[in-house]
Amino acid sequence: DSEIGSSPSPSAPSIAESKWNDTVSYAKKKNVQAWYQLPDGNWELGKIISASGTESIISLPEGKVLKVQNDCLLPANPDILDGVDDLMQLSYLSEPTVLYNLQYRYDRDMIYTKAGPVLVAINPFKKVQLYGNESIEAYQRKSIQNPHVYAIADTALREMKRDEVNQSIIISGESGAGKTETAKIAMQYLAALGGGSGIEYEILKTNPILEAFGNAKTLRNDNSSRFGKLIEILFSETGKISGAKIQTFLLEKSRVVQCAEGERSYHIFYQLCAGAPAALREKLNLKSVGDYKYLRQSNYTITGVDDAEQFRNVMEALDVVHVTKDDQESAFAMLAAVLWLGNVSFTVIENENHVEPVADEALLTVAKLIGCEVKELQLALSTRKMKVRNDIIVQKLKLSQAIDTRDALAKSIYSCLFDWLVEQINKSLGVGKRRTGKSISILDIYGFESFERNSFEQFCINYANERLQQHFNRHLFKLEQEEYIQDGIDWTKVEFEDNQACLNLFEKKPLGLLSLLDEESTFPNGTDLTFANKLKQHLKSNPCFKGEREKAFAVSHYAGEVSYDTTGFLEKNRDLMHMDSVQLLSSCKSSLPQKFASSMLVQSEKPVVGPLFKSGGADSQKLSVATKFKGQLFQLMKRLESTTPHFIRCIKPNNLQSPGKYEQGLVLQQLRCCGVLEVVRISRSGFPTRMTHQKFARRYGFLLLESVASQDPLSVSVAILHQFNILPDLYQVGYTKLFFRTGQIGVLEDTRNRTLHGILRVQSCFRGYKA
Ligand code: AOV
Ligand code: MG
Repeated sequence: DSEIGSSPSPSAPSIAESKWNDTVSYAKKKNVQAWYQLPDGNWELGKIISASGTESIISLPEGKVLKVQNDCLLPANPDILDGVDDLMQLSYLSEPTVLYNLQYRYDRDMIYTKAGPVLVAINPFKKVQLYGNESIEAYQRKSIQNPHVYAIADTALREMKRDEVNQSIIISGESGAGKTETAKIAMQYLAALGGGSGIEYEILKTNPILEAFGNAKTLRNDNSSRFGKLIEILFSETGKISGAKIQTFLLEKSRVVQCAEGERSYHIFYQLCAGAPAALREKLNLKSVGDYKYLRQSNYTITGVDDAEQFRNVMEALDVVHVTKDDQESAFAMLAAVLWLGNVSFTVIENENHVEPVADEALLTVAKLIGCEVKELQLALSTRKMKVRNDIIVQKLKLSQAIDTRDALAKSIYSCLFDWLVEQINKSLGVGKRRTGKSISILDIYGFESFERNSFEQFCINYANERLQQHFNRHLFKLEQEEYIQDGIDWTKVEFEDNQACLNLFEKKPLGLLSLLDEESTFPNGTDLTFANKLKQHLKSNPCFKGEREKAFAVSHYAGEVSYDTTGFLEKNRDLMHMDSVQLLSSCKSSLPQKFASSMLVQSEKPVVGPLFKSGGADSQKLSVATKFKGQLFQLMKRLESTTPHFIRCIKPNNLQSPGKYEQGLVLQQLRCCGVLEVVRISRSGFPTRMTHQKFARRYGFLLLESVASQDPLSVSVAILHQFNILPDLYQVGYTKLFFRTGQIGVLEDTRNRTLHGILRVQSCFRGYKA
């Protein structure tokens, strides 16, 4: 029942590497397996029944037989290569063979695969039996060779000790791909090997705390990180963990007051409402989730997650990192204050265009929780002091202004609380202690995001990912190839998707996205629309930019095109906090609000407006959110540059967050945008071992049977290579260095060792004879 159809001419394979015709003659192609790309883009493995000059007849699964153009086919690897643990081992390297290999392993719960130097991790969305003490020990003993996060962490640890250089483990991937889980697995390994003092337990316990306060359910991930994190684990000279330091980046604070349908606010709010013990509930006047406006906008629960139980875990973790019970209670009071703030309502004073906060349970509870007079709170939420010439006048707020003021206060309290918490944790983990050894940093930021509607938050998140991709490219493509070219060796450049153009679109001065955003943010009359128009005017010829209808624009990111809606961009970038609110907090009797107020004043980055500062509008001397974030990212990159990097690429196999579903197209798109195939190609054709001629001549020169007429290191090196018959394919002679393919230096080392032992034996025999 098979029928012969004609090929619906799919687009040619984008990576048509192996010119098959050169390697296998047509006659021999009969019965050979090949990959055929279906019109939907997926690949199917078929068998060639017969082949002519340009066409083949191929039988596909389910009895389909097709006549296809030969250039729609790609060679399949022999069965013995099924599921190799490093993509470098594939004889035929192409998109379908890589996809197939990863899927083969994924189906067998082998979620990790090497792509040359990079570890690829595919999210299993279920428990897999790969972790725990037994497994950790096996990797430590090196009795398991399977690729694993543990193996990466082990390498980092070894290289840190061997080279005395700081290391970094850089984890990237889209939202929901598994970065945060991977980071925790790496920490687990380091804690097990470098532990002993107990501090490692504290370090691990920072995870549930930061996830409670900084993660939330999004449409992409039920436990999505809404902040970036770099944790630097410090080691003593003896290789034991001595402390850690956490740095966080730009928490998404808009989520505190608003989130999209199907999403949630930060986990901790739901945890607190569900899990607070009775005494605490009473003290904070806690109600249930449905009673709070900020929380009832959307989903209350996450399937499979018990918020009450999580709350107990968080409290326990806070104990472990030495946050005192008093401080914990103060922190929870701030959370409750935020929730109650959301319930504060306003009455519009008739005929007058202003409002007054209603003195109800919400308002009274907020005042009590932050420790201020009700009257003061009312004033701060409904009026604004302005400096006009030398007088201070009081302006009454309109409804929308009052709501913005209320929400701004809630957001500030929350983000200050988050920062304060990180500070407490850092104190406990011993920041400031004298450093004796080196460190391993683990980077886990929010992954690339593209929703139906993308705002300022996605703009910042995707910009950060763009920077990270640049770091990846630099290390795996640029630096590697530059070294070959500089040393004049014969090298055909491997092309890769350089994202410099997109970074320029963001960073160029004065006509880049960030500069234009800042400029517009300083104009008192700037609006989201004038900002969007300005972008369109100045950037329309930029190939990475596309102006869209009304207030929207699109950016071609390395991971795909994203359309941004500029609504709210200026306000979020300015991040104004009115002086009235800051003063309110500083006048509070509770200690946390006071601390928050002073940190707002100290942080010169934070634009505070009001009579104490320049009157009205944003103060142009203060840094905007985007500029501050850019600065943080630059610093981060600089820090990472001084470390030896280890890269892990997380891949999301489906958008449903469910196990066992491997969508070829989705995986392929992620492999493409991060250049996994190119990494493998470079590693395969590259020369990973290098040695200067001097060092090489010194190390192996004594093995020469005939002395070389000229004694310059290069000639000695070449003579050694000849004497040992190292095939010309396996090395390259550069101006300053020799470059070897994988494994070659081992042959020489063996000979060297044997010879040295021989010499020693001869010497000891000789000594024995004399004696
Ligand atoms: P992300 O950090 O990359 O997203 P997560 O690490 O939060 O992604 O992973 C998302 C979910 O995938 C987790 O909550 C787990 O359910 C599951 N998962 C990931 N890795 C594993 C694993 N190794 N074993 C079992 N389940 C796993 V974002 O933070 O959204 O960019 O901003
Ligand atoms: Mg995460």
